[in-house]
Amino acid sequence: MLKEAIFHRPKQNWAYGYDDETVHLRIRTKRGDVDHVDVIYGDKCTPWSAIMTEPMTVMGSDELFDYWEAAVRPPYRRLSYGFVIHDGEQQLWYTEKGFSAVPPSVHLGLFEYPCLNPIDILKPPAWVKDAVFYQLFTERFANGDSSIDPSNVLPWGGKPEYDNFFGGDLQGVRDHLDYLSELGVNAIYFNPIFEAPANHKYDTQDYMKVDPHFGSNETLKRLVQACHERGIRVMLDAVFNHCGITFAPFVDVREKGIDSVYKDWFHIRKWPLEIEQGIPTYETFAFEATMPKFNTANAQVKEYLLGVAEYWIKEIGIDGWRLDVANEVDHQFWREFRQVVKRANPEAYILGEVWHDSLMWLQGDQFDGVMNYPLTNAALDFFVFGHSDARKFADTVSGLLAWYPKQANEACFNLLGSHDTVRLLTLCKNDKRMMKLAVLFQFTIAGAPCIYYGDEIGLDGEFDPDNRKCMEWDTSKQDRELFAFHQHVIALRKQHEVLRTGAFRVLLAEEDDSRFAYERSDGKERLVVLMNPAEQSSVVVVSLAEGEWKDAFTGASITASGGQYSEELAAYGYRVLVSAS
Ligand code: ARE
Repeated sequence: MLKEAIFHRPKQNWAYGYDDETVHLRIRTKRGDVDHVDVIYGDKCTPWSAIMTEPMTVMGSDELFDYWEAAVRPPYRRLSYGFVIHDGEQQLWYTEKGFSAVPPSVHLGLFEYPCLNPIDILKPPAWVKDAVFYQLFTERFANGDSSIDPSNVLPWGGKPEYDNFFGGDLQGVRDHLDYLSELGVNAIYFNPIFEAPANHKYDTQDYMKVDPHFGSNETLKRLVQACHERGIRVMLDAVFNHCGITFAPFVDVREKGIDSVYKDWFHIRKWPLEIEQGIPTYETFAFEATMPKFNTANAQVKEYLLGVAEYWIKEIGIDGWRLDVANEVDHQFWREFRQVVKRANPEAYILGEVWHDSLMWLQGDQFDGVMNYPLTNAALDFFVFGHSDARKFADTVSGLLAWYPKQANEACFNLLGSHDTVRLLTLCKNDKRMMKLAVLFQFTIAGAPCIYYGDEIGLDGEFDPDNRKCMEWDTSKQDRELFAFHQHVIALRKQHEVLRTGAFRVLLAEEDDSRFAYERSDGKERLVVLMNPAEQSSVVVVSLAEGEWKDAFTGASITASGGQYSEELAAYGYRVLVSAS
């Protein structure tokens, strides 16, 4: 047994409250090195004889490690525990004191999860794991009210540039709610819609006002109500890392310099405000002079931005905030933000834009979920770029699931593209078969999937600004087959709870091979996905549990002989099987 590979800490993703009664414990061992692991546990003060045992299961494996997991219910909320690790030859006890060949004789050496305090548990709103998001860039979705177009508006469908406008607005969204319902999505993520000069509105001028070219606060309120009537939730983009240079307090600083009462609202490194060799003398987003960074530790800034956060939830009724550049804002700010938002609406979703490991924001005191770009990258590497074989992909996905608590995985925002990336179809070099496999994966893994507007009808686009083309509303120019595919995968996800909350297990993933199969299971149902992301057809063989299996899309019965299912899948073919278990 390789002791050096064994890892556990009594916190974060290794020991966390899952619900008010349950603690999840995880431990890492070298891949394939250990036969089984038990967790021994009990109340902190129970006599040693009252200790209980729970076998752990492997929740996933990456290239180097197996991740074992068990759910335990501390009888009195306070938990002491240790691990018993078996590898065929030896049995070791692993506690806070380290390894021992004999059972710990005193209570003191065990790991402790001191108290399962419900208020500390990460509890994302229940609706999020059931959500299917649609990301909508308002300026490019639909023009529903030409009376509020910018003066330099261009005809719909032109080439997007950094600084041009096509007149999309909130009325346009309202006009197409039937379209979104027909597709089946039940949540919208809006890119910023507050008043701002740029077409993307990330350079906010007025946080309390919908951009007049998009509508008014009242238009938004009515739109949110109309969405709610259809069971569609609404999430807005909160750009709280920085503002735009036309934001009044920053205008004041520009005008009055060091005498401005707002000078501490920002991070001014040197007066006067200017740009020296491309770098502003004040901190900004990515050296972008039009986006001065807020001093979110300043009490007035905090009060202002938290007031903004509360207003749109309480007065307008929105259901969540997507936090722009969330990783560059201090954690203290987000802790206070969470208090304010959850007080305004305990069911509001707080989603951070973080492109990397986000564990520190997912502890229950800050975000409910993050934009899951690490999963995006893994999926693109496998399905699109061919940078990984099935084994590497399976390892990466399993490893990512071990990064976070289970409820955070379920509330993550899973995307294959956005306004910040090249569009999926373009990455796939317009190969829809490839795109569909990636989308099928996205809809059959834990986390709320999001469709970037237009992807579902075949909109293409290179990097920003080309990825922000006008939505195509001429049905003869829409890819209706791709639309129908999206309808089917959305319906599949909605029909099968197991896809939202079930355990993930890899069934087939070999080195130097791309055939890939996995199972989702929850004790009530099993769902198996088989894929052949390759240019040639290939026979895919998987073991299936006992039971009656059906094709999840057609309902046709499936014959599995001797516990095995085998099928020749066409190039980029797939099959989804389902069984009651
Ligand atoms: C655009 C062009 C620039 C151009 C500029 C000129 O993209 O190339 O120089 O215009 O005006 C918004 C607009 C953009 C605009 C930008 C600056 O949408 O069109 O740029 O403002 O004016 C990092 C951040 C992440 C950020 C991405 C873009 O961590 O927070 O970069 N995403 C948000 C929004 C953007 C928005 C802003 C931030 C600013 O979603 O749309 O841009 O409000 C790696 C790194 C990540 C990095 C990621 C992408 O993986 O790890 O940190 O994200 O790549 O670059």
